[in-house]
Amino acid sequence: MTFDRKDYSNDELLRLYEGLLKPRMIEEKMLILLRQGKVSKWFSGIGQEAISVGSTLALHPDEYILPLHRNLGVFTCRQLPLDRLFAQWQGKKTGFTKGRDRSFHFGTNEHHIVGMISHLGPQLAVADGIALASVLDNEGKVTVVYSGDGGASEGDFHEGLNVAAVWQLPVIFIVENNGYGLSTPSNEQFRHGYFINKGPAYGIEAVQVDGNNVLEVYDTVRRLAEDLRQNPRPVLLEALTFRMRGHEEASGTKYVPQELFEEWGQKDPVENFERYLLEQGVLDEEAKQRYRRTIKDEIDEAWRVVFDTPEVTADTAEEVADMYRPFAAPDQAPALGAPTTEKRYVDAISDGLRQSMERYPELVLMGQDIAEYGGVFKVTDGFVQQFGKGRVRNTPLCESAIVGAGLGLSIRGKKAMVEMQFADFVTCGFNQIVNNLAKSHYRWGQNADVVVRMPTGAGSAAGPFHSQSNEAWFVHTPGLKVVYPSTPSDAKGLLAAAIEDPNPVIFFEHKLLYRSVSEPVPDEYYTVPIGKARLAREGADLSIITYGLGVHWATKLANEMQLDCDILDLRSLLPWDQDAVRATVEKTGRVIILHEDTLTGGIGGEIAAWIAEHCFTSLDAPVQRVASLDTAIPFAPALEQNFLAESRLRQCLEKLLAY
Ligand SMILES: Cc1ncc(C[n+]2csc(CCOP(=O)(O)OP(=O)(O)O)c2C)c(N)n1
Repeated sequence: MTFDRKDYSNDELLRLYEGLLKPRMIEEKMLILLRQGKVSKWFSGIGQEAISVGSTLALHPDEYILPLHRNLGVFTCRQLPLDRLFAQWQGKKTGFTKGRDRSFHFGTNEHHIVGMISHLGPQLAVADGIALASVLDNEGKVTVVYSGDGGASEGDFHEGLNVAAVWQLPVIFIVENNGYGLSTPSNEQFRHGYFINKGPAYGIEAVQVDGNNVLEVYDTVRRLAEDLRQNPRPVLLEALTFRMRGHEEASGTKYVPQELFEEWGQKDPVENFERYLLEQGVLDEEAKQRYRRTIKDEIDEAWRVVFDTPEVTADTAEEVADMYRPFAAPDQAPALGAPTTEKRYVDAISDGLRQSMERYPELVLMGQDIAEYGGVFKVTDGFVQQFGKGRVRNTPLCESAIVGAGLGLSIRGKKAMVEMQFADFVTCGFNQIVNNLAKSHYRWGQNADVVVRMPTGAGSAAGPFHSQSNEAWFVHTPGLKVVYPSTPSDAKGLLAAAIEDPNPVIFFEHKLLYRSVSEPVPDEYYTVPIGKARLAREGADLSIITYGLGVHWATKLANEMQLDCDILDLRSLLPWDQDAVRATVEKTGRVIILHEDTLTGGIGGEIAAWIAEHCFTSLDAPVQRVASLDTAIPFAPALEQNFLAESRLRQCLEKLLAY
C-alpha cells in the first residue's frame, strides 16, 4: 500500500492515525468482553476503519454524516463520549436511546450524526433531505451517507441517488464495497461490476478509492467536499475494502475463502498506516505506545462507568409519552362571525395549505406533479408562482425517497408536506413512514415534522389501486397521528393543525368529497384540534360513529329514514376521541360503527372493543360494525357499490333499531 502525504502536516497525519487506532482498540476490547460474556454481539468494522475515519475527519464538524452498522469510526471521530456510546450498546438509560434501540441505531444532532434504522437503504433519502435543507438555506454544507454493496441492491439506493442527482444535492454517497452482504458475495448481488459504473447512469460523478488507505480516503473526501460546498451536486464514492470478521460477531466466516483473509490482511488499514508513519519518522515507538496507552485508559474508564451503571428499568408512562414530541396545540378556532367563503372540500384544503405556507417559511412541499401542474387534484394550483420552485417541489416517482427526505428536512428544523398522488401509492413509501418517521422520536428524540397527504377512498370506479382505504395500517403504528376530515371547514383547519404539529401526521382526504361537498369556510387561518370528534347530528335513539365519506352516507340515510340519532364524526383516528365516543354511547345505548375501510382489522373493531370494555353497562344492544367487504376494491360500478359499506347500512340500522 502506498501513501501520498501531499502537503499534509505531521499533525494532520497523526490525527488520522489516532482516528484509526481508537475504533480498532475499542473493537479489540469488545472481543475480550464478548468472550467474557459481558457484551452482546455487534457488527465489526475491523478492516474498514479507514473509510469512516478518513471521511469523517475530512468534513467540517457541523456537516451531517449518516453512518451504518460498521462505522464506529464516525462516532469516535466525532468525539462522542465513550461511556455514553458503550451505554448505548449495553441498553443502558444513559445511552442515546434510553435503552430503546441497539448498537448504532441512534442519532445525535449535537454531533451531526443520524444513525440508521436496520433497513439500511432508507438512510440515503434522509441524507437527501438534510442536503436539501442546506441548499434551501444556502449553507454551503456537504452531507455524507454510507451504503454497503449489499444494501445498494435495495430500491432505496436507486431512489436516493436519483433524487440527489435531479435536485443536485451536495451528498457524498460512500459505497463501502467489501464484497459481501452477510454471506452473499457480490456476484450474487449485482452484475454491474464496480459501483463507479453506476454513477454516470444517474448523471453523477463517481470516484473509486482504496478504502483501506486512510490518506487516500481523507484526501478524496476533502477535495470533493470543498468542491461540493461551492458547486452543490452529488458524488458517488466507491471505497474498496474487506470485512475481516463475520457479518456480526457470532455468525462466523466459513463462507469466505481463506485466501481473501490473507490477501486483505496484508492491506490492514491501521497496521499499514502505522508502518508508514514510523518509516516517515512522523511516529516513533514511544509516541505509538503513548497513543495506545491514552486510548486504552479512555476505553477502560468508559467501560468501568458503564458496568457500574444500573440496568434500565421500565417506566410505562415515560415509554408511552416519548412516542410523540410533546405539543400543546394553541386554541385557534375561527372567530365567531369571521368572514367566510363558500368553498369545496378541495379548495378548503388548498386554502389551508396556502396559509400554512405563508405562515411557515420553513415548510417545503414535495410530490409528483405538484409544481406547475398543480397536482393531479389541483390542490397546489398556483403555488409555484407564489412560493417558488424551491418550496414547491416536483419529485420523481419515488415515494420512499420523498418521505425519507421529509425526515431529513425535519432534522434540519424544517417542515415537510408530502403529497401521495393517490393514497394507494403510499405502499411504496411505507417503510419510511412506519419505521423512520413514526419511531425516530421514541428512539432518539428526533421528531419527524412531516405531513403526508393521502387522496383516498372509493366511489369513482377507479379500481383496486386508486380507491383503497388504508388508514388502519397507520392507526396501528404508534408514533403517527392519523387525521381524516369529512367537511371543507374541518379539512382546512385540520390540515393547518397537522402542519403545526411537530409529529408525523397521515392526512386522509376523500377524493369523492373534493368536488362534491361545499360550505362556508372561514377565510382566516385557523386550526381544528387533532383528536377531537364532532357531533355532526344529534338524536336520542342510536349513535353512528364514523368518519370521512361515512359521515355523508350516515347523514343521507338518517334524513331518508328520519332517524333521531347521533352521528359522531371522529375527524381524527389516532388519537381518537374516547370521551366523545363514551358520551354518545351513554346517551343512546345503541351503536353502529361505520367505515369505508374493509371489516377485518378495521378501526371499527378497535372502537367496538373499547366500547365493550368501557361502556358495557350503557349498551342496550350489541355494537354493530358496518364496513366494506373483505375483498379488494372492484372497478365496475355495480361491483364497487356492492363492495362499499353504504350498501349494508340501512339493513343494519333497521336491525339495531328493532333489537
Ligand atoms: C431491508 C433489510 N433486509 C435485510 C437485512 C438484514 N441484513 C442486515 S445487514 C445485511 C447485509 C448488508 O450488506 P452490505 O450492505 O454489503 O453491508 P455490510 O454488512 O457488508 O457492511 C443484511 C442482509 C436488513 N437489515 N434490512
